[in-house]
Amino acid sequence: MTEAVHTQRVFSGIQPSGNLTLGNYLGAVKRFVEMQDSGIETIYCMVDLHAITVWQDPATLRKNTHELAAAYIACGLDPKKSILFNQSQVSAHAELGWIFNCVARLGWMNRMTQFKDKAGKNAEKVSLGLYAYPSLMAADILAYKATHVPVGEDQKQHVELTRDIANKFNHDFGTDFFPEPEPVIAGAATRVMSLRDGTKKMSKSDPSDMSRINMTDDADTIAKKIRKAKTDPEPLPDTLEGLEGRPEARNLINIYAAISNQTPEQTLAQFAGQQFGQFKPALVDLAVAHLAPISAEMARLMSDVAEIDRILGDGANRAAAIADPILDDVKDIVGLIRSRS
Ligand code: AQP
Repeated sequence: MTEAVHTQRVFSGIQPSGNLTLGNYLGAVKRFVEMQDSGIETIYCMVDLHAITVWQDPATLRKNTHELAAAYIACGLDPKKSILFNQSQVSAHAELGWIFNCVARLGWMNRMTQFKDKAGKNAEKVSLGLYAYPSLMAADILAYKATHVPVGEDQKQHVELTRDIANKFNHDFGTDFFPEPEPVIAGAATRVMSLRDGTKKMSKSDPSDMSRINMTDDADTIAKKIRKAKTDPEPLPDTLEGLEGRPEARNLINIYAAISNQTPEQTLAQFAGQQFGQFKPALVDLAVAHLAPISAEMARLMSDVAEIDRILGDGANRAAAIADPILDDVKDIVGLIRSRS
């Protein structure tokens, strides 16, 4: 059998489960924009079906979905260049997700560290959806035969599982139908850490708002959060090795580097020998200058949610035009009859 050549296509998504954080922005959205602007076909989703794997108040979910769409656009995603939509409007995701539930093995799912982290000691009480989350994520990606998936470090394991599912599907049915998508994890901030604890990921669902910078935070709030961010009493070193064992310092250097499109080494060269009392104001100035126009644009877009709905509806139509024929082919391969006219 000759190997299928899969055209380059980018897919990624974010859950509308709360305010977008600086972690989501630097680890994902900023890089979505770079990939869009590199000219590859890009499809970006608000994964609302993933969000409901934990309780979401319906009105808040709608607001968070609108706000995430506004954030995508304010950060530079252009609905004319990229396909932007919310997952639940394209039923191929859920249908392919079920088929993948029948491909993925329990042993694989049991190894998913994000489920263990999110379920914690409460695993008996969480939803079945939370457990099956990675198999739906595989469907999100493979419904478009996407070849590249820009994500933060924490999602690497799920993209690897997607590769395993694609591979097993191809093997079981003797086909080369699905590509094995590559995670694209790059830049200085692939894992932005909490401002209160440099060993914990910055997350939209962290109970402490001081642990994160939200993309909707105003200049004063950003400044306050950075000023209060946990640090240590040492001056900044001149090499990366000097940051070992200093997770909070490392995190702030990575954030500065990622926002200013530098490497962490370049940032250190600029600030070596300085105390946090000097570095933090520079980080505040940089973060505010970069983020304030984004939050202002988000607020402007949120004043017209009908227009956001129009963009999502249009994106969903374009997404379905790609995913539906792929799902039809999958059904044919699996042996599911399609005879409705
Ligand atoms: N701290 C982070 N640093 C770098 N990248 C991050 N991402 C998330 N947190 C960081 C990346 O953002 C994308 C979207 O993530 P998601 O919303 O689908 O789920 P998540 O990874 O579980 O993000 P959160 O903020 O922690 O959400 P909650 O609190 O709702 O679980 C992904 O590409 C992710 O890697």
